[in-house]
Amino acid sequence: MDNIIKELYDDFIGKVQSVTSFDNLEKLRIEYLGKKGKVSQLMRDLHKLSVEGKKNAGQLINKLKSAIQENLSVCAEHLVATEYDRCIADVPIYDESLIVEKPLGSYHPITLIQRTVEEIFRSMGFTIEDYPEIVDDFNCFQALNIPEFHPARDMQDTYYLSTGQLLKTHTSAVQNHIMRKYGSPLRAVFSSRCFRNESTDASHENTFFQMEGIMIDKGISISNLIYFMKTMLSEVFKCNVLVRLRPGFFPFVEPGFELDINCLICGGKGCPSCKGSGWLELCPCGMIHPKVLEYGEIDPEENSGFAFGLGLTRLSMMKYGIKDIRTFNSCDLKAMSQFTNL
Ligand code: FA5
Repeated sequence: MDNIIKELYDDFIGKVQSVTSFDNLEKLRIEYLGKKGKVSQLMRDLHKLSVEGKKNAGQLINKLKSAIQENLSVCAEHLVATEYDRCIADVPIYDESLIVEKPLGSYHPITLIQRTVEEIFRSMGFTIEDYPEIVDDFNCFQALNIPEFHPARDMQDTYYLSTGQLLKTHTSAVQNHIMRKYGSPLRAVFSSRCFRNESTDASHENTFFQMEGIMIDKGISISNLIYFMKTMLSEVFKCNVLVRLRPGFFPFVEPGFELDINCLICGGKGCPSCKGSGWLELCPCGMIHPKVLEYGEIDPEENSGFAFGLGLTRLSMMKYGIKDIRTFNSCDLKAMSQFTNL
């Protein structure tokens, strides 16, 4: 048995060293650690041994299992790192000193990213919605479980009109309209400019773009939310970017999350674009609060859903390697002409 175990381990090491994809890694895991895998077979063969032999071989098999698991984890980490290096290498860091001579105009980088993301969601059955930039207090706040004087309003000060209407602070302002328009089930995305009273810096503007996404049906769960977020990001970047999900509070979702992307400008080392943290807040999301469903005339007893608010301008920064968000609204033709080839 000792020799069989040793041979099996040597054989595994030879294979794991030549793994170049997550698919192959998973196949290898199943081949060795799956229910019908080689290690389980060894366990099944134990009954052929004496009591003492079983004890020794059992211990060796357990060690073998741990060693295989360890090697699989190391290999997975290596694949993630290689994939991430490729992501960073693919970001075409934008150089504003470069002058591109091109007589023709081109789409703005935010239009490009908006269309890319809309196309991804359209292919997954989402409708593309449109709505005015001027909204009322009910849609922007109250229908989102943010009553008058709620502290969550402090972070979203904006421009008010003499009519009492306001320039929308976030695309969530259209959730109620979409819910009433379709009822359940629904899948929709909606992009728009948003306006906030902000101190600007490399990642904050007073005027920026977001994309709202909502999906409501019977039995929608956080797994659905994570699936759609992962699919969207891997389709946009064509590689596995590093993201982290942490708890986040928004009165209109429960539970709520912050989804951050590892900064592709600096590779996570820390730079002005990510305020030195290596991470950029990109796409808060969560499960729609029952009260918000009620405001949208959808029965929360029967239905559930998720919503996300993707920072489209920041996504464009990460995709095209634009270090400073203020470039987008600079009206600098020299800067914008860099994107004519995208
Ligand atoms: C919101 O606006 C929520 N409506 C998002 C949401 C939707 C949560 C649905 C849950 C469910 P937040 O204020 O964090 O959340 O903004 C969302 C994203 O918009 C941020 O992660 C960021 O990518 C972008 N963003 C926010 N403020 C600015 C700004 N001043 N400049 C550029 N991008 C911004």
